[in-house]
Amino acid sequence: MKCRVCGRQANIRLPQYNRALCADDFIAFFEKRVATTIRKYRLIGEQDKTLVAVSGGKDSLSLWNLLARLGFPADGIYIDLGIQEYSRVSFEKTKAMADRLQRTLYSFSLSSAFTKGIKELSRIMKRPPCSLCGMIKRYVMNRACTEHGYTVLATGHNLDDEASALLGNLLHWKEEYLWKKGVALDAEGTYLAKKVKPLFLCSEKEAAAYAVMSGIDYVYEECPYSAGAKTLLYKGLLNRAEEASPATKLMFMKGYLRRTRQTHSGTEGKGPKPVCRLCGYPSYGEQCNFCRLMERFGASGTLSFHVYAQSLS
Ligand code: Q46
Ligand code: ZN
Repeated sequence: MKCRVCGRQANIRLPQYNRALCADDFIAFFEKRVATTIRKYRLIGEQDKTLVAVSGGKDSLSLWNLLARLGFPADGIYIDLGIQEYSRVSFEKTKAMADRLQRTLYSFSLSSAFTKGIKELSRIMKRPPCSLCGMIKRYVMNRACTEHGYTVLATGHNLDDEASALLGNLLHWKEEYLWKKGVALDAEGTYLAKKVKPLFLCSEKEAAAYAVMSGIDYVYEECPYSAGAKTLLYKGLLNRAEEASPATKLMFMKGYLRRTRQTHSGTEGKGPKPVCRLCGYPSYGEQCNFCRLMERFGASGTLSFHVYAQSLS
């Protein structure tokens, strides 16, 4: 198998693009595709100040690295969920990337803020770990952006994540979520930062290959609460469809993006939103879920972020 660009031995087969590539040409190909997504969907502009949500996994570390290479240097934010060894190793890998890029890394620790990790919090609050974790991450990351002057929050969601979530929403006709899975979510006022997913059209396999070929050391284990049975089922179904007919996932999500742009301009539901009486951030009730959690555990209303001091290489 030869590289389609240089003719040397290929390192990766990409049937969805009908080509095989060597490591160098794959890195160039992958970065070019992400750059095209950023430009086409106007994810990040020259004036933007970007914060990347980093978990220590292949997707977010690849994203952080490639944004720097594409000329969009970004800082990172890591949320320490207090899952013992998993959180410790993930944070180490994230700090190593901050060192490599010489960028600021903020972190927020659940154990410091609430004296408990996600497992205990979930038990006490009687809420599934992932639902609680999602709420905390959305809130903390958004606040990190608005309090530290970042205009864009970039996350490492990839094609497989997005396609499986969309398939799940379609199979169960969850119409309230169906058209909310775009590649970007615009900022709202000064309280909600713009959110973007530059890897939206890149598969899990491509993100892992990019990380390995770029010498990025990422955490191989998944979060112990990751991927419920249904997500795995949908990813498996889509992978079978992909094997039989390459580019199925890409066509599925490209078609989705075309339709959201044509029929759902993203203006629905805009307008003033109720805000939390304690923190002033958007909330469905008088008090937002995050402030309720803070109150429940006697935490103060200010969020303290730890800033990692990089070691100079
Ligand atoms: S980190 Fe959090 Fe995920 Fe772990 S607890 Fe669930 S939501 S699985 S992306
Ligand atoms: Zn609040």
